[in-house]
Amino acid sequence: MTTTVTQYQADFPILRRQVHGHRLVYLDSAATSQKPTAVIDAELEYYRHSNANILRSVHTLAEESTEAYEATRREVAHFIGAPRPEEVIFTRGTTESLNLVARGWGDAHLEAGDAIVVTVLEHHSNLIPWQQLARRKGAELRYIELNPDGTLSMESAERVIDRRTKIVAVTHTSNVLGTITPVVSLADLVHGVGAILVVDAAQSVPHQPTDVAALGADFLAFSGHKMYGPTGIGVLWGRTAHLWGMDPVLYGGEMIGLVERDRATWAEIPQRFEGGTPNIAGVVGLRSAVRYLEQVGLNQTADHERALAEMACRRLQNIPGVTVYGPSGNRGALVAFNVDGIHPHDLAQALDAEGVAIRAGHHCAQPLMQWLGVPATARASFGLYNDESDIDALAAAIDSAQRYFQR
Ligand code: 7TS
Repeated sequence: MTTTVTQYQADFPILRRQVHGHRLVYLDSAATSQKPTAVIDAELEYYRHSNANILRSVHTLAEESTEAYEATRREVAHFIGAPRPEEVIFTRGTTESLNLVARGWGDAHLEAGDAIVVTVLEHHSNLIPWQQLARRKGAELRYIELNPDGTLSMESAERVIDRRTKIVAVTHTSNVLGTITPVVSLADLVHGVGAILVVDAAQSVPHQPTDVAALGADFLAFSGHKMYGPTGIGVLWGRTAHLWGMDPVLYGGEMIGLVERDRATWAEIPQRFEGGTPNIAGVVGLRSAVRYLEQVGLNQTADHERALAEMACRRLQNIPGVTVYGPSGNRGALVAFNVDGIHPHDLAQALDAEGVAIRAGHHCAQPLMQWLGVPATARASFGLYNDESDIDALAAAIDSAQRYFQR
């Protein structure tokens, strides 16, 4: 991929800008990826040419708009290996998708004394909805612990997943440690006790091929904006039987069957979960992002980004005073680290002055920070447009920050 990566860089106009007089080195794709021209143009073209509300009018624009919206559902289903398009629900993003499962499925199926299982790795989006569900229902929230290298402990999983467990919610790839969790093995364990498996795929869908059938998940959530698509659009995939057993969460237009003065019935899936006018332009942009990723090839980006992450780990580990967190082998497209004597926020600011954009903070994973025993870390994360020169720039900027802060 390194030979063609320059070609992909040209697809992202923002990469041509300068920051503080330097070439932009964008290493914050785990927060949000940059957008290729194709995605930007698709949204513009939609507003210029086809804009109309969906599912309600019969004029030409409305039909074009509805067709684009529903065609995206079919393409997204194909993209993640979902057997039926109606299993794809459009949401604002991963956060809304996970809240929808907690409210829609959790409220309908959990009772006092049941258990919900999460892991120490979780982003707050895949933790707080379950904490709140546990509080509403009088259920117990349990944690799968980590091995010292930040991988998931299957022994711990076997201990905490039992007959009382109704939901196991786990990230596919940690947004801090890069840990890739053994979803397929977990699925066997979870289904063995009659529970459901919810997968937070925000950091995996953009970086590797996804096949919901092969994963064995019951629900899977991801965001468009981390996979080169627009902000404000995401997906919840769920098995048909689970979706039929779920209550709507947003009540209003287009999610109903028949409405009388005192009662209403619900539309079929997926419309019952998409009340109100959705983010149609976002859906159109998402379609373009899916097509872009399919054209580039997810196996190819996965190999490229894995090589970059490994290279970054090695380079950072060799800088005296730098601690790298997370597993040494199989990991996602990111690396979290700290530099002795420099607060990660100060480091991020020093790097920004050199045009290098990283994230610093708790990464919305405070229980994981507590496990690491640090208040915050720095994090460099990669997209298909990054290459070795970006890692050189990162290492050089860390070196000059060390000299500045330690003089
Ligand atoms: N789950 C994981 C694993 C994430 O990394 C994120 C966002 C979310 C859920 C929430 O996604 P959203 O699109 O609904 O906001 N993670 C990050 C991050 O690591 N830095 O900024 C956002």
